[in-house]
Amino acid sequence: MKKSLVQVTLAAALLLGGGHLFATNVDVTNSTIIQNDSTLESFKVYGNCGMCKKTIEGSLKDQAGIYSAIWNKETKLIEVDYNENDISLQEIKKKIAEVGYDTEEKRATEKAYRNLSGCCQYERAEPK
Ligand SMILES: [Cu+2]
Repeated sequence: MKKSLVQVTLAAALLLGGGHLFATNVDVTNSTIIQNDSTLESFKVYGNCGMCKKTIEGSLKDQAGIYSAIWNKETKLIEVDYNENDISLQEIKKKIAEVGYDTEEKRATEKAYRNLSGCCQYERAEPK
């Protein structure tokens, strides 16, 4: 008899606590930067306009390990959601450089840069 009372109390505590835990989990899912094999990185990519956005994001589209890539032309920041097992941050920056866009760590070749349309030829930082 005493044992079942303990069980009921435990069950009630679990229900109450469980509800709280669930609410906490939802919060974590919405704000965390790592979920399962997904890593979210944000870094600067030099560029100008909406066309740059298409090219920058397009360089990562359909790449293995890339879940999403969104570049903001106001902040010049790209947010890449990717799987580190399939692609590295270095490789991501290389892909972006290949289509003509500089990041702080990886500079596009002059040729790739000049291939951009005139409106997209952003002001480059001096080479290091
Ligand atoms: Cu552009």
